[in-house]
Amino acid sequence: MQSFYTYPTPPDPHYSYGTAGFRYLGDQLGSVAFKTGIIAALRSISTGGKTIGVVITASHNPPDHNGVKIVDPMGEMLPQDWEPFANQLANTVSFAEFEKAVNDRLANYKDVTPHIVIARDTRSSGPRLLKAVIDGILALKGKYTDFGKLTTPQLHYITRCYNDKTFGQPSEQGYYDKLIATTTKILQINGYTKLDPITVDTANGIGGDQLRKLDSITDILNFHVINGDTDHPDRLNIDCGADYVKTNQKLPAVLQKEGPEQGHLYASFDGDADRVVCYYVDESDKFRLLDGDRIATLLASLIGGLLKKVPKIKLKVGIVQTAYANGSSTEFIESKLKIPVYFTPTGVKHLHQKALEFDVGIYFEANGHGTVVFSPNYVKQLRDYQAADEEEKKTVETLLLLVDLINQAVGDSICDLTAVLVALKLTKKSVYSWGNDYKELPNRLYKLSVKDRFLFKTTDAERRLVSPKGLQEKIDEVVGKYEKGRSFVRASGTEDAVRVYAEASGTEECERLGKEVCELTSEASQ
Ligand code: G16
Repeated sequence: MQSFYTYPTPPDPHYSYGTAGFRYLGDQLGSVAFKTGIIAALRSISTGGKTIGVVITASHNPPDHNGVKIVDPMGEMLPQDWEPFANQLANTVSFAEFEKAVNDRLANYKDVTPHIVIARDTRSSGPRLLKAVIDGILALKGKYTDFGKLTTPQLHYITRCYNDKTFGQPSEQGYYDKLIATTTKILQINGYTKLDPITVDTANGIGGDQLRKLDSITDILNFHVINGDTDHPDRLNIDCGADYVKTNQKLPAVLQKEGPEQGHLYASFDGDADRVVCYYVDESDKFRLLDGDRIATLLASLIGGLLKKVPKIKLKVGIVQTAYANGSSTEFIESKLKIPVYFTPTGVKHLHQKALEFDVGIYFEANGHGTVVFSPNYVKQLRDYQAADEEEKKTVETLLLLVDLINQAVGDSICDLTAVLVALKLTKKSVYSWGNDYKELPNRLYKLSVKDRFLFKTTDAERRLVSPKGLQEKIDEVVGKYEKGRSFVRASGTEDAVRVYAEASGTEECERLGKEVCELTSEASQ
């Protein structure tokens, strides 16, 4: 463990395993990356030697940021009860303190060799942090396999494959093979040969490289990549990508310049391709966003529609959202789709856990993170089902294939987007009709710099503040003045900022509400 000295921890550290792992400026992460290697190895040891994943990425954050996150054996996030230990270790400064913390953990487990799989995104700090993670793994005499540059969901997939042989081949090629084979089969049994073309802004991140690889090996997917420059890591997420499009509610800069094609479907990934939003420009040249809420409702309509055709099958379906979900989407799901909606705090780790409670658990954050998880009961009921005719047989087969199409481990831009295109085809829905399912309430998201974001503490799935004292009451008062007004404030877990969300019945009202709540928030944080 002497390599501890190669990665000195800065004095008085405040590292925290946030919404999606440790995230800071890339040049401040050496010690954290080293210790993440150690934590991943300990996690592998604690599971009796199961393969654990580490992804080096800061996803939607700017190019000079980076991050490290740990993937559990079934491709899920590191369990939350490991986070306090991860924080403790990341903040140990002296060797004695560090060695004791590691040895105390090790004492709980038998002597097994850990195995870690690693991947990174396209950031320039990636190779240096990779070396630090590897040194951490080696410090505990672990083994590792470096998969180079992959999307985050690809590494989740590979991690799961190592531990669950039925999931697929544990390689990048295995991921493509599974996606292509499943999509081909769904299209075939439903009488189609290929998916409709779509233009994908890949945020100048790894998603672009992977879509190009897919394009070189199959004709059934029709992805046209824009913002796919991975030779210049400093362009990552700049004026493009899912976060830019969703937060600013506008086209990526290059499309604003070149002019989009009316009615054509576009999509944007983020830097590590684990979130996706879609959009189009309507007949009056208006930008129309099809965000995570819309993707959830589209996939719910597809699955719900198919399940209606086999009424003897009884399954529990639920949709999980966060406070960022547009009020109209929740109303649409509850009143039109008649599916119950549940809320959790922000962060895939929270939504995924909740979704696992259902036979069909559909979860999406408005920003485009999400997937659909299917229970063993879903698979069993469908496999056992005796189809009465060809139509039922096709329906049951399609429902079963969706389990392989939609990444069960984590939200995955490539799989989600393929599922969106499959859903549009199978439901014979046009982009316009998807966009007109419901009318979104005008909404705005603000990012505020404050002295100490940790002052902002929330309850009720982050919809209400408990600290700073008195602020929530003031927000309630302001919100009460606006028709269909809703606003909440929470500290980001990936950036040093506080986020303010506002929605109301009219655009101007929404702007005014947002500004008022921002002012109150800034005052309270003085
Ligand atoms: C991560 C998480 C998401 C979350 C987002 C923003 O996304 O995986 O669940 O919505 O951060 O979180 P916060 O508002 O706490 O900063 P990504 O795409 O950055 O990995």
